[in-house]
Amino acid sequence: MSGVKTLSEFIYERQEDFPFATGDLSNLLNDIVIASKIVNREVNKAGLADILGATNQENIQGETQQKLDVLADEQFIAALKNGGEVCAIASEENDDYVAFNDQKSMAGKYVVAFDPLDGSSNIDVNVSIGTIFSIYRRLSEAGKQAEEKDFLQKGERQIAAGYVIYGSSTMLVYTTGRGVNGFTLDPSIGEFCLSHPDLKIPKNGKIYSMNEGNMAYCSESIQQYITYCKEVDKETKRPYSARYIGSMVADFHRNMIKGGIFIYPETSKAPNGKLRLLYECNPMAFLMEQAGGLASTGDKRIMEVEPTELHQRVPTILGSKNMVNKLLSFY
Ligand code: AHM
Ligand code: MG
Repeated sequence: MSGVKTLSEFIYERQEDFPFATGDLSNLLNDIVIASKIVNREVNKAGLADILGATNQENIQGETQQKLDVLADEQFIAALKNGGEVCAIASEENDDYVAFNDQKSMAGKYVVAFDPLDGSSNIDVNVSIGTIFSIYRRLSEAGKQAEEKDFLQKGERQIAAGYVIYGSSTMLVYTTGRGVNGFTLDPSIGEFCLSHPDLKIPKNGKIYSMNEGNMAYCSESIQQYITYCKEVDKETKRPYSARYIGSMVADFHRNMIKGGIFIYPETSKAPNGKLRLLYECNPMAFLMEQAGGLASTGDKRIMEVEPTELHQRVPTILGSKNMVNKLLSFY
């Protein structure tokens, strides 16, 4: 075991990086770690639950068996409420933000926006899914109830962000604005261990990830870029490979390690794309920029978009610097 660094050790070691650090953010990150371990456990036995016919049925107490995404949502809310560093959360599963009313939470300095289980079409079919989170310092007065404005902050103001990927192994990847670090869950000791220190996305890549089924509804710029990806050119190593899992966390994670571009653009059917700014795009944009890549709506940096509502959508382009710049040259 010598030389293994656990995520908790790493978080406390890095605490000194923050000016005036009191340990609250470290505790908050640890709350997220605990919730993600519980969700990981549930994700891993999801198939068994199906075999037992438990999903969508009532259990012996007459309670309806919960879907995995709702269960994940509840785990994260419970962990963040118990921790006491967070005054409110917003998530994909809740129409409105949830402000915590107990004294300890109301004194909390942070709000967290998250997607408890992203990749909904993959949840029931044993394909990688993920959790995405984004942490902001609150704007409202500490000691009082949180307000919506605490969440409607530009991505640039994020304090930390990350994701958990429930894949062939489970990993947690996060940033606090000083690079990106990845940790793999070692199930034998139940700890996330540092496995991918200081992750950087290659400047160039050979992978493009987009739901090409939507091509007919895409702008000319996107259509031209996808045609470009498929052209033969030795120098730029085209044609590129098409890889699309349909779970943003998994597509993002692969592209970050191998180099590539992820695109969920605006379409004539969905003028702002599909992905949600606060808990899908901003955290991924923060990670991508910290890893040396670019994150754009096609029009501006994702993290410069002024949020106006909790579930706002934005066109999303994330990836290797040169690939994103190439795509933007078609706009
Ligand atoms: P979800 O939050 O309902 O799971 O939707 C988000 C997911 C992303 O993980 C993924 O990139 C995208 O939706 C896939 O959408 P599509 O099936 O339209 O390609
Ligand atoms: Mg989602």
